[in-house]
Amino acid sequence: MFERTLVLIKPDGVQRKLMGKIISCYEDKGLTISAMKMLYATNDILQQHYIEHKNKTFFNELISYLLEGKIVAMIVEGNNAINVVRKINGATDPLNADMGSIRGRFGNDKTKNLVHSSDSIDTAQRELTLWFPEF
Ligand code: 3AN
Repeated sequence: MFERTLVLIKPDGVQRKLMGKIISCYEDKGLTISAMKMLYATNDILQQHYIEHKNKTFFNELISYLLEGKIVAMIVEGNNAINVVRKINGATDPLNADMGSIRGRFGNDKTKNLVHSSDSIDTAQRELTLWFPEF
């Protein structure tokens, strides 16, 4: 099924100069980057983006990390884009991530784990509206 999902390359991905390699992973799989922008996230947008983690112990650490530097926000689309991108990214904890995934190849920290992507159709709709209100 054709789907659109939100991908964020987080500050560690940008600072470590992994943007090109990360974007290639989605393109090499046949997915399309239909919109992309580089920006500093605001506290406001992050509070909304991570609302489900509001009461978690790692919430403040997570928000501070996302504010550390520029991020890249992308709309990635194609066949089964939501789940395909989740597989390409790998599990949240890089220790559990498939070694062929982005987190498996490049990550070694549960919080600073390089990328974000939407985890369901409903979440994708909410996150795309949040990060790309102009679309
Ligand atoms: P994913 O990005 O794999 O969907 P979520 O949505 O469960 O993971 O968590 C959002 C982000 O919060 C993760 N990408 C990671 O940066 C951070 N995070 C999640 N779980 C933990 C944890 N147990 N300890 C520290 N940071 C975490």
